[in-house]
Amino acid sequence: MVMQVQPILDAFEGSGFGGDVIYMSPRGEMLSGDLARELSEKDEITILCGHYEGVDQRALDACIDEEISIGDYILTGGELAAMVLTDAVSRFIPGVLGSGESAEEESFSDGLLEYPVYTKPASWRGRDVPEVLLSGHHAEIARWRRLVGLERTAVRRPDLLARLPPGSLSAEERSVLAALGYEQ
Ligand code: 4GS
Repeated sequence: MVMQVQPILDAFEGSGFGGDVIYMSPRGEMLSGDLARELSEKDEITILCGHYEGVDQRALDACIDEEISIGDYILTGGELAAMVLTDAVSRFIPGVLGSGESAEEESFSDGLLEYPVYTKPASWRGRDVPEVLLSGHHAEIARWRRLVGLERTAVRRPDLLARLPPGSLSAEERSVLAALGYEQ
């Protein structure tokens, strides 16, 4: 079943919503942190999502500025995709995250996967929080996080490593990667 053009246009024009109009679709540009951040800088966006087989192409031609995909798989409707986009974008809007959280520090902001995080207790069923994290040495902790993030990225997402801008790794980081069998 395909959604007809006129009801879509009526809903759209009756909504009073403005800004760029985005259609959620597996044919769209792949959602990324960078795209989410770009969208967060706009005053308003409108998201259209289809259900069933999608919407008549003429509705898209008439109202859509951009198509975005949340991944290479097919959903039954675009609603969840629209919620994923909304969530990813809203994290970049000031005041959305609490003071303890930062949109910057997490995975992908430096092009690497996130380092593991721990909280109390320091020891649980024989599993200990890594010693360095209890040391209070901020520079050592930052170094450990970066190296562990780098190692994880090399093992799980080597495609991300390949996309790092040249010169973004220190000599130590390059030697850690070399030890794992990677070349920059
Ligand atoms: C996606 C996706 C999606 C495509 C909606 C078939 C119903 C469905 N939307 N990223 N018609 N992947 N949409 O699968 O955004």
